Amino acid sequence: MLALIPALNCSQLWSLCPSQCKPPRIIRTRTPVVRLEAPHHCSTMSEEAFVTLATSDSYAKGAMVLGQSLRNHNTTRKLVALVGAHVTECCIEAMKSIFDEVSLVNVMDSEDTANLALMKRPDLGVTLTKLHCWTLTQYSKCVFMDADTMVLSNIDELFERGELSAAPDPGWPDCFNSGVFVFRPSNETHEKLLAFCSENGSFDGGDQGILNSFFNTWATADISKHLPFIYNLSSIAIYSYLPAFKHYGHNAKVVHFLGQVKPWNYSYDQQKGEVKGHSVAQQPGHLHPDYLLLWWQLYAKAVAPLLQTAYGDAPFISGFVEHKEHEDGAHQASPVSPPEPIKISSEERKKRWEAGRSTTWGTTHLPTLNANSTHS
Ligand SMILES: [Mn+2]
Repeated sequence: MLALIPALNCSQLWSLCPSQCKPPRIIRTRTPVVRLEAPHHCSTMSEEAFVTLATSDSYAKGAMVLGQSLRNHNTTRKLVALVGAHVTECCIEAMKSIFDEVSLVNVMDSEDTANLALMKRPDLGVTLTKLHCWTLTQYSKCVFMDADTMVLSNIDELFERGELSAAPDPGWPDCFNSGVFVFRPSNETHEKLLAFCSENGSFDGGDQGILNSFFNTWATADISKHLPFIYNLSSIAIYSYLPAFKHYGHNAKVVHFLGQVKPWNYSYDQQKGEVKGHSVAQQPGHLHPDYLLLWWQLYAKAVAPLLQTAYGDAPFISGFVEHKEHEDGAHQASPVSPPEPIKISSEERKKRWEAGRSTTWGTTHLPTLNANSTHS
């Protein structure tokens, strides 16, 4: 029955109901038969969507893993990807297999306000692309998710929240993190956001700064707009408060690969099922190895084959390790090899601390996740 709902409109669904759905006992009562939940559901379901954004082919990989993770957990909502002008045709082709709608955003040839904002602040190009999600007015409500997020369970309940709902940012919890947020598409809001952009810019140079300044009562006005942290769990938080992660981490519903190093910056050995961190050995990793492995397993199983088909004979960066006959077996102790920790000067450590980063990767023992929370 659930699988049918998106394909039926209300009257079709109702037409099925009188003979099949109502147990006779309910008909005899005075209470409304299906408590209005069914019509409410079927009228909103097709009008709500998860939205993500890819500004490059690398982020497109992330977007596809995210989209596939939502599909794997049986979302009933539409999946929409906004893509910037730098994403290649083949990538867009592959994305169409996962997303209901892939929409090319070119802020330069759209609204006057956007052009004005860009002329004043050329650095805000990517940000304006993200704000474009407010123009998706064919949907009544949306959940925006960064392409560097991945869901671990169904999160359709987020559509019960109002605009603007988001989880606290681990670096400054009176700000929300803009990697996951609930919003209501509106051209009017979009125009206001663009005008706000061109007048005020962004205090952090990105969309998070603008959105926090614009929705500036988030911290205090309405607790229902504070999403629990498990809807936007960042690796940075894991390392900065490990006991809390040990205690609550198994409830996580969305992981956010926050920071400079993204899952697609690693590589993956398909034969061994191992993530290789050597390509980014210059930086200590911030990503939980179990989540990182989960990302790559999803990518290898569901995304890479789509890219392979889309690219055909043309070369593309799969991220997979080429296998050689004689491998150096030096790093095979753990099932997942994090990037090798490097020696850090105290000066550098101070800099990293100020940037809100952990430097203790090599010595911190992370709890492993239980099997339930890592199922694919
Ligand atoms: Mn992000």
